[in-house]
Amino acid sequence: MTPSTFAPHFIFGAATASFQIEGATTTDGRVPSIWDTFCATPGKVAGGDTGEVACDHYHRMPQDVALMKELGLQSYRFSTAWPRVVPAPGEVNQAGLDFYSRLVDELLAAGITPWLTLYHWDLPQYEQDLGGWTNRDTAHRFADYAEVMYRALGDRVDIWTTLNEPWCSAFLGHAKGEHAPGHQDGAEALAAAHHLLLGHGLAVQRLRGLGLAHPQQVGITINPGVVHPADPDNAADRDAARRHDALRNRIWLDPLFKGEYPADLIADMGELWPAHLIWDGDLEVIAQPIDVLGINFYNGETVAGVPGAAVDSPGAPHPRTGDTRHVSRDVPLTGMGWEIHAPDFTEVLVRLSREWAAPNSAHLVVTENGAAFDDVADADGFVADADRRDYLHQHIRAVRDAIDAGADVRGYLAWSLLDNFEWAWGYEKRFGIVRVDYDTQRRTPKASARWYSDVIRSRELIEPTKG
Ligand code: GBH
Repeated sequence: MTPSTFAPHFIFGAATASFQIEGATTTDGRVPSIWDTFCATPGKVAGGDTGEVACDHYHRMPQDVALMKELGLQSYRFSTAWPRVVPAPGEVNQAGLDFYSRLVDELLAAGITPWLTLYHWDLPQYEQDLGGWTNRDTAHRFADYAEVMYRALGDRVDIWTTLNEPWCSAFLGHAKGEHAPGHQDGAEALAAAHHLLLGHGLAVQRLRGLGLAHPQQVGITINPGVVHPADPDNAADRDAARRHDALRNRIWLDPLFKGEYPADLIADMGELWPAHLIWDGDLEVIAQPIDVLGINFYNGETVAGVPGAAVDSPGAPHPRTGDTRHVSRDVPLTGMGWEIHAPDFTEVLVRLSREWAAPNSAHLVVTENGAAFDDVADADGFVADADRRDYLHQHIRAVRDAIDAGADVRGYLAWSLLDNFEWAWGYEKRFGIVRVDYDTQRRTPKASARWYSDVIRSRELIEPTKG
């Protein structure tokens, strides 16, 4: 058990997202997002929970930054809310911008590197009313919004991420319907995927045009998976794994780094493939160089073929995979029911670094990793979350293993700093390393936060003491 150490330039931090923590959804000129609408639609979010208050971070930001400083975070990844900043196409809401400007100043004063994500799913409802990500214009207006943010914060923010997990926006939002806008249409999901990528490319172009250059960095965050065939000797299982890998991973990685969509994916999608929406020149826009590929990792998956079953898959995230099924492995699960198997994480980091990022001079940073568990707080609000601490320990070790195997990974950001609004699960699921009491808004670092804080300070992967 040799202690693993991390180089001085490796960044440890934590992440959140605007809609999940801010609250204040009608304050200072913010307009509704698709998630406000989704929350107000009966049956979409557990317990009828909304983002109206969330962690009240909008009003508690200075204290939250003080807490980050106490924990020793080197970087804080947050997202800005498009509907707070651009209340209508072409307009700018200064009060909304001011909030993020204060946040950035507060972080810099605390010695914490701000990491800004432009889009973590809170699309303005007015954009959805015009078709949202199924409308090509949304990609152009996303670049306009990126410009507004860069003009306001480009002098102080060095790391810019365009999109968080476009897979979720496209496939959970438009095919499974579990996320806003809650549609179930495979063709729509594929159209959204292309326009999200186009929006990313247009935003990168815009930011570069405004002066974003080294030492500043720009990139995108995806949520790749490892897709294992249930039986590697079975051809139908291997084919199922190939198809899910195309939809989960390669649909983003190939256009971003190779300037093309995977030929097997296009063939698999048949008439659903949005060929007419992919204009000449789009792939060059999408494929322009980025500095950092953000990786959000939660779990791997295993699939099997179901020969003879219908290929249509209404209500599934992945179109045309009706003749495949997910298989559970005999591994522990998180409070979300997601499999815990850290070697998958090493595998995904090594593969993405080798095949896509490194050949294009991009490095990887883990922009999210963490787990929900059924936390029990004591009378002081303290949670002795040995399960979450062990999860973080195993997964940071998996990052160390990936680096040892040659992956260029330069940072790790835990998801999440705070318990927060867990999308369709509302406040029922807790991912924070810091407990939030939603009655009092009191924040209490959990055992996992204390352990993580020691890791950051020592730069060494401390073996958790059992219990
Ligand atoms: C991230 O997405 C988000 O960026 C963040 O906002 C969110 O709070 C956090 O994760 C926690 O959910 O049922 O085994 O097939 C996570 C995306 C997509 C990860 C669906 C798990 C299903 C696993 N998730 N995926 S499984």
